[in-house]
Amino acid sequence: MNTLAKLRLHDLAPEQEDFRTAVLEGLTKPHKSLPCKFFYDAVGSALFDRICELPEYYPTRTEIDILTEAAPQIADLAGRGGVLVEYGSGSSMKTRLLLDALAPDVYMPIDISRQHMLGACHTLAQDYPALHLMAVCADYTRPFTLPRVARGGQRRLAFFPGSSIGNFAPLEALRFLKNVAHQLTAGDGLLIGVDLKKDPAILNAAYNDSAGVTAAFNLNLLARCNRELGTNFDLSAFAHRAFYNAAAGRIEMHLDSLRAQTVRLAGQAFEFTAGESIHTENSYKYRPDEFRHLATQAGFEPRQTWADTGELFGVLYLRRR
Ligand code: AVI
Repeated sequence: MNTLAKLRLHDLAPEQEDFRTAVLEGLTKPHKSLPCKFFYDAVGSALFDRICELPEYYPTRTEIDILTEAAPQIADLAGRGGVLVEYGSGSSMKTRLLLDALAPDVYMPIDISRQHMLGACHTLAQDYPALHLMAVCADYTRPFTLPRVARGGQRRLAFFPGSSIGNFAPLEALRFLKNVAHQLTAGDGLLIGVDLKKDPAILNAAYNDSAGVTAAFNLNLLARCNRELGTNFDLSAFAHRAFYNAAAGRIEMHLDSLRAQTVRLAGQAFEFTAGESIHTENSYKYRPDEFRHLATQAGFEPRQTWADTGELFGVLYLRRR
């Protein structure tokens, strides 16, 4: 059978934020910063896959365990068949758990990276020959309209795993959840993975792994600047630093300059003092009740929260009001 016959691409031709412009802006700020979305070039994506396998990085395996156990209940809540919509689809390991439990008529992955998404769709098309795939190339952090689907009824389950919601600041997270609510209709569901507040020692270990993979992931941002923008970052003169900021409820990742140095980009010189940092990522953690409150503000009714016995990670089923 031609598996591609069931694959459609709905291309919203998202504008990619220009890397050079973002780096120039970030290095010009009084507190230097770079947006974490630029971690994910080919090297960074491969390093992130390795992070997900690290003994210290509990979120991935914990979420998979929760989803595996809760899958029949999720199917009861969301209903079988229908449309499964995934924001930021990636390698689809977690998606497969839902495809198996819900047997949706249509799978609609949404990703800004067209080729990566289509590659994953080709594999899924082979493994799930009855499934209709409607790939949507879009920047899911901005409002857009989901394409209408001819089959599978109107019932939708949106899926946003991995605690990617944590990489938004709380107000951005609220805006994102409101966008999702706007794309769904009353009675539809959102299944979302959220990393929970916990003993800071566990959090600090997860972002300071002993094999140094998270450090390499963080430093790759500077390597990417050198590769793509011709900057002269000396990778040996910057150090990875990650810590839990309890007041803000987030892990912060930084790259600290180990000495006074000058970095050049587009004819401009950026001075670093010894110890000055570039803030590269925030990863917000929530208490279940805090996240349920945020979801309620966005137009959802929290229906079910699952967590592992250690209460490291939560998966919530939210119903669009
Ligand atoms: C993708 N995101 C949810 C990860 C996180 O935990 O915030 C990215 C990450 N950064 C360092 N390790 C993993």
